[in-house]
Amino acid sequence: IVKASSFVAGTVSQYACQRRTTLNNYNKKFTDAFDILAENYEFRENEVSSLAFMRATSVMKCLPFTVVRMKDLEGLPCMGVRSNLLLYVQEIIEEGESSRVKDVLTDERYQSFKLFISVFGVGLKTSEKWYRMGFRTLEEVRADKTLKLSRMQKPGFLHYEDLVSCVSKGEADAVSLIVNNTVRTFLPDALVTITGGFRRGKKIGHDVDFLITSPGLQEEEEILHKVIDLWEKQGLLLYYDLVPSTFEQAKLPSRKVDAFDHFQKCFLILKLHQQRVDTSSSSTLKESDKAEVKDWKAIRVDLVVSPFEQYAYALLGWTGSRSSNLNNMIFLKAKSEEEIFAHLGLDYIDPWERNA
Ligand code: TTP
Ligand code: MN
Ligand code: MN
Ligand code: MN
Repeated sequence: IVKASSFVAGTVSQYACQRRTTLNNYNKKFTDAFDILAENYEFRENEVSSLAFMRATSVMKCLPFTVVRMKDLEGLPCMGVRSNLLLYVQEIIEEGESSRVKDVLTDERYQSFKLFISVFGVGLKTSEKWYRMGFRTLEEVRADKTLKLSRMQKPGFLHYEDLVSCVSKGEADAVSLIVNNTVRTFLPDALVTITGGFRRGKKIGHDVDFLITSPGLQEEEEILHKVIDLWEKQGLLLYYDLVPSTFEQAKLPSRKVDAFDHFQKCFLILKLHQQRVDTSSSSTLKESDKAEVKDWKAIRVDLVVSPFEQYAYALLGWTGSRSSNLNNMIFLKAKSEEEIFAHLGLDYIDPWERNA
């Protein structure tokens, strides 16, 4: 741990993609508070304030020491001299917590929105609608049989408990095995890489993200269709949404694009069968009881397919974090993530340092 006094605030980049941010957060007390405030502003459609607090969180996460006095923040980017942000920091330094943040946590609108968006397929728009309709709990929403749930929200409610419980590294590895085996059935030389939070070193996630490519991959290749068809036949598919590639438009020479988000992809919910660790107890069950035991868990999985030449861009984009991501990139030939950073004249940042 670095001492605050020997740390040069001026060396902290104003760009999240250039700040080495590991999962070792010395300022969780502050960043947890900022996250809550940012979210509350988002629920109240105050995007400017929400973004200000998200940026402050991102900056504080990269500090190699715990902030203990206001002076520690001097010279740091995004610490919002104009906003009320510093008042929160002061309150947390002095009191150990913020009363205003505690107020937010007990706020009816905040609590309801938090619950509603925890359902797969529910965003701000639906939350707003349900809140206006007078709903405050998921039980109330479930009980209203006149409500029309979307194609996403139905499995969202059906598998709610599984989906809100985080995905462990072990579960991610088990899913990884299934994805690898299935993809290789159709594309023997496929490269299947785990991306997202797990590639950045996280031990838990809300889903498991994969990037698929292959040297001979044709753009019209039906790999995702084939994978989905097989899983459907095997009874492993609880939900899927196949999004076609918008790659052709993005490929136009030197056009600025969101380089990350135009690949063919599939958002899905997979039925992960869990090995029963304790075989002795299950064998003592009566046959009729055995059927009652749920031996699987619904897991959110994202599959992305990129052409081989765009693999490095897809890998960088789908590794995240969202805050660490570079935007407005121009497509240049790049074989690796290192080359992309070099093209942009930036220092290379390793995946586990991209947790901004
Ligand atoms: P997520 O899976 O949403 O986030 P995460 O893996 O960082 O964290 P979590 O543990 O909550 O799952 O997205 C993974 C990365 O993919 C994200 O950092 C940015 C990128 N991404 C896109 O580019 N476009 C998209 O539509 C989505 C959903 C993600
Ligand atoms: Mn993820
Ligand atoms: Mn996420
Ligand atoms: Mn994801």
